[in-house]
Amino acid sequence: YQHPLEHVWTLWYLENDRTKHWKDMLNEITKIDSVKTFWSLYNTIKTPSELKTGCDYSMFKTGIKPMWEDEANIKGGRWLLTFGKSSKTELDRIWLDILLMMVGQTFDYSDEICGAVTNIRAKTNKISVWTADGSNEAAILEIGHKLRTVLRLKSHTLQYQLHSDAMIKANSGVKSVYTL
Ligand code: M7G
Repeated sequence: YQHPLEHVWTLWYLENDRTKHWKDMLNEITKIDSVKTFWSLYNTIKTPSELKTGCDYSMFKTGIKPMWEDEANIKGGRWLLTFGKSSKTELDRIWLDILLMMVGQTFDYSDEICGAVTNIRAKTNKISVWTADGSNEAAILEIGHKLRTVLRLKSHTLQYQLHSDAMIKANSGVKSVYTL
């Protein structure tokens, strides 16, 4: 239970505030270095579906900021899942499962994992898993297939997008490099 994790992780929280720049809305909450600290944190905070519209949670390996510009992310991309506003329990379940997959080093290409983000938005909520290298096809596909099978995703489409595309385009205009 006190067992240390392979990596230390940091939880971040973003609360929308139109008077602030995006980077200034990001807040580092705490570090997670054991199964015990993971669960005591998880049991204390709201689940994603309980957050207000405009909020995000991010959990990244400590040292990597949950932003495209971080050197660990800049060449990478994300596997994106979208959720209708009616799938609240599913959103919460998949978010928890993804956190457990990350801290448990479930992926063959665990080194490629940077972190995960959930965005609570007016129309569709999102969960994404950020990977380090958008040209590492083998790693991207292994991570995508594992997400699909372990999370038992049935109707969901998984789309992989490069951060370099997200930086220059509005969300709807970002093309998918892979779709599963
Ligand atoms: P979002 O919160 O990822 O998704 O991006 P949303 O469109 O569903 O709300 C919203 C906006 O936040 C972007 O258009 C950027 O202006 C800003 N933003 C988001 N991210 C992840 C970043 C980032 O990594 N770096 C910077 N500089 N801005 C970001």
